[in-house]
Amino acid sequence: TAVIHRADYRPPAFWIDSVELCFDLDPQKTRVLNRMRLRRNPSMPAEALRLHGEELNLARVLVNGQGASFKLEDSHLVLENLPEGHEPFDLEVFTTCAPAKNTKLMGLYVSNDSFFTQCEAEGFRRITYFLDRPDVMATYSVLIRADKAKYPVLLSNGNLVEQGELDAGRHYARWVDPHRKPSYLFALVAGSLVAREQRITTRGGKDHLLQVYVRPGDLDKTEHAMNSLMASIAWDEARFGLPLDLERFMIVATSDFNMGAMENKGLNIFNTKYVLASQATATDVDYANIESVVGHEYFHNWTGNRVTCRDWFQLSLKEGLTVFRDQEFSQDLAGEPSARAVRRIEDVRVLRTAQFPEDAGPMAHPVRPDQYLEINNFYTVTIYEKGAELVRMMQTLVGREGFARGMKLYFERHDGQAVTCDDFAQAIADANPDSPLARLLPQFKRWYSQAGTPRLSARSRWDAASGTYSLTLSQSCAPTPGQPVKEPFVIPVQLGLLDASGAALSNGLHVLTQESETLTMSGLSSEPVPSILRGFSAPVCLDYPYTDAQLLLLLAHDTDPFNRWEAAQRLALHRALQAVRDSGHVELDAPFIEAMRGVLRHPQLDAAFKELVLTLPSETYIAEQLEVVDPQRIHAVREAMRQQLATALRHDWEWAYEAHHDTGAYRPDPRSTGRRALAGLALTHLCLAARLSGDPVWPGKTLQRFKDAANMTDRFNALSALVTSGHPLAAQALDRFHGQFKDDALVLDKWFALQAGAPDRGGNILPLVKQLMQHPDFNIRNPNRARSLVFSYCSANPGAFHRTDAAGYVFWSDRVIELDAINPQVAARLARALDRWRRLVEPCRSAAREAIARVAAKPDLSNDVREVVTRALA
Ligand code: B3K
Ligand code: ZN
Repeated sequence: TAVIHRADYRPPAFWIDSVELCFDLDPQKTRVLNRMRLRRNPSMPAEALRLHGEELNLARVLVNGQGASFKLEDSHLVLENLPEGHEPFDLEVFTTCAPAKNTKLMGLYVSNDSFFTQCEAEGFRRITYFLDRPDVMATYSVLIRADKAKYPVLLSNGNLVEQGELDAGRHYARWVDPHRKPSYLFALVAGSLVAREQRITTRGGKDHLLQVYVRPGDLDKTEHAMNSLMASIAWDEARFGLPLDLERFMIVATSDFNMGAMENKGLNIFNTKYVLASQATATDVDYANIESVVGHEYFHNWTGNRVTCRDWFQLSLKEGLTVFRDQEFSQDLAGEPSARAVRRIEDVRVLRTAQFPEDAGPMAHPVRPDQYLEINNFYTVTIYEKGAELVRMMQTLVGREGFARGMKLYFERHDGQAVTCDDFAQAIADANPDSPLARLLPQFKRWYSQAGTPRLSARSRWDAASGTYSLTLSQSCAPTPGQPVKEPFVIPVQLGLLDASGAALSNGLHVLTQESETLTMSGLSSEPVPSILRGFSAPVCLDYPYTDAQLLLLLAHDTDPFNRWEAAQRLALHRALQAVRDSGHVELDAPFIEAMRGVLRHPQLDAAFKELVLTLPSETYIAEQLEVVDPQRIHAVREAMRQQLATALRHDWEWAYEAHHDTGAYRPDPRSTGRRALAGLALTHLCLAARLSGDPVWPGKTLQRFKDAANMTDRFNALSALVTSGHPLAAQALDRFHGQFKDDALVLDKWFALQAGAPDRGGNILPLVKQLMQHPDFNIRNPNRARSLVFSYCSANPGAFHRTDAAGYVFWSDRVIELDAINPQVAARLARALDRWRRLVEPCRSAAREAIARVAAKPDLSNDVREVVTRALA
């Protein structure tokens, strides 16, 4: 298979207008009869029809009811002698497939004795021969036949139009989807499932049925998902005027799923992780994730389904936009400005710890890529999270109302079409002809075509004599694979100035378009302190030589909560980097500790915000600032800083715990979530402090808290405090936790993840991970379980993974190879754990390269893994 290029896009030679599918479900051998109505695309020259197909057994091909000649050529069914002219014709293809053997979880597969499908991006071709590309949109009618006792529930997209009994204990259901859709939005589910149901009437007076399907026994964990769905429907109508266009909207949960969830038209299929929640089994973070993923998939109904992508290079058209929409949804639900800011900070943290490294590594790609070998490798934080930042910048440049106008025009122009990122940007700009976006559109679109995180440098000059302050903003962007030189970006810089007492002097948006620009302000009585990039107004890396005094002033007084948090992060980051350079020695200074104490004890700040400020920058983020990365040293430095904060603020942590740990009856709202988060952080620090002092009181209290907790958030935070501090009581707590939750897969995932992600003490984590791989509850075939153990170690525990004896890398290469034979998508994700190997300090660097080369040397790798390791070594 060869690399696919965006520039090679050609419209299809045929259109498929309608599809009638008939499934006879059987785990070993499912029969699929596919009757399509096709016609030649009049705007393309006549050529053969080449249908995609993978791992299918072909039994019959009929054209207009007659046997037809065909060829099978590398995953294609080729028909050369089709009727000429532009009249529609019928094509019938009969195939079989083996869902029970489908470990890739793409196409039709079996999970817990039920059938599920996953078609995006190219899974439909594993169900039947088809033009499996998003610009071919058809109407679907689906007949499902299956054993009634084993598969009482039969679902597909659209409306149920008919159902009934068949011979031999079988039954059938026919579903018709009134909306045209690309094949990647097709879905089918069959199994023994139960549903929570809700009838709603939307603003236009239409009635709808909402259903959340789960395994019997899980119904009591579906309330939050249903509430989130109802909130999503109301939000999209209120904020963007986008109504639910379906009589029936279904969500189905499965525990075997490659990603988070899938937006199939009217029949969303979800990873159980993003559906099931009860206060006893799910944490506040789980609740928030469910809200955002349910929102995300629902919002796709317009941004993705009604208007879809012309080709997969345009993936961010739907993903970046839909992430932006789900972020806005979560912010709007959070309500108050301070709670919104907490959400924004969390989103930026993801961007910086996951997307910035991607953009600086071998897999760096533009938000609209130019080429790929395997599209599944491009469901990335760049396409999703950076893509969302691009949409956010557009909103900043046209204003919130202007953006809503732009969305309206986008749907007026493109409803029912498969379009490009250019079409979207054009609609937003055209609806706002007087905006900077309209004026700068071609330059703005460099954000879509140029990879890499721009560096925004700011340098100030103060002329006391004239009271003039000038700020020079310059931009640059390092080369990325295939893009040695970058042109300047359009960078919206939200900029504030504070006076020496912390009072606000000014706030405004400056749109940087040149390589360098200088802003001047005069009539000032003292040198101001700049608050640059408020709200993180652009996805750039800001470099300004802030002094500690300036950062402390911003931390105390900035009216922008994001930059207030950012000031504290910078204070911590400066100290961490200094210590890493200073051979790992840290001694936190009094001003820093006092500032942290001030935040912790602050009478007005929210608990959630305090928790974010008191959490040190991640090891990954610290590593990103360095040319040569020694993960163990970074880990040691961050741990030492945490230990010192624990000890120096011991009484403050005690106060924080006592003042916040009681949150009353469980509710996952922003206020009580923030209180629980801060109480949890306090417990971790109290256990850390006790570790040094030998004091048994707090570990004992923590164990008691763990046992008595009324919800999973408090229970897990207590467990995590014991594990993180390495206290001997952790072992008994872990055992008890396992015993208590051994029948709940999602909770067991937490149990594995906590242990694999724990701070390394003398190299103890890898042996533990290997031991846990032998645990009867471990199963590498289940993606959630593989992620909870193997990924938590390889991708989320740098201090433990990057061992000088290379054992972590050997383990990684073994798992990549093992997983590749089972599920290439999951394997390729794991393969990304060594993306940044080139910057590692020796001997890690050489050992990592050797491990990657070992994987690359395997002859029968999937495209997925091959693309990742080839790029890593290039
Ligand atoms: N669109 C799906 C992703 C499907 C991934 C296929 N490899 C989930 C989402 O972004 O909503
Ligand atoms: Zn999505």
